[in-house]
Amino acid sequence: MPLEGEYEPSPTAWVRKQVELYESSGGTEGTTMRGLPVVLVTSLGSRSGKLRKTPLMRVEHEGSYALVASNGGAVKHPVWYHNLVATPLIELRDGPHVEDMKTRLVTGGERRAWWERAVAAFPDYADYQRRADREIPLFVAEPVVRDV
Ligand code: F42
Repeated sequence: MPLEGEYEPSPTAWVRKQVELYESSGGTEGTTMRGLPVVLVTSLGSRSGKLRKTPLMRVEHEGSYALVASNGGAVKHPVWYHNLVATPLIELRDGPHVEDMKTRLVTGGERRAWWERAVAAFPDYADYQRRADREIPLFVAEPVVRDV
């Protein structure tokens, strides 16, 4: 885990329950939404300094992941967006596999390529983008490279 802090569960009941089931089962249960796979992202609260755990749709490509700040098509970015801007390090759980990763916001052609992968993985993102009065931010999470 690249981050230190006390875990503060989500105030949203269905999200909190998904996180609990996902983690307590070792990544074998609670790993989908509407039949599609989900990953768990642990970030550092930019104000509280507490650990926040956020389920997001799984958009994977060659060992990297897109983290799509869609917030269900709401006009505001999700709070976790600000956490990643302040502290890009995260822990990402994909089923039983847990990895330290570093995130960065992507733009231009790189964003477009990842957006296509995101919509292929979770078609509702396209509706969310139409509904949201903002360009939905997209982070790419990549493995933290360690010296050996
Ligand atoms: N949300 C997405 O945006 N994209 C997805 O692909 C996605 C998939 C998904 C799949 C399953 C599932 O169960 C949920 C899914 N969600 C997805 C919803 C997602 O998990 C989040 O609930 C949603 O994005 C809203 O994120 P949020 O960070 O705005 O969460 C709110 C409800 C929240 O937890 N707020 C906390 C609170 O107490 O109100 C604050 C959390 C926080 O990080 N606070 C910071 C701190 O310092 O601790 C403050 C940061 C600041 O600058 O204010």
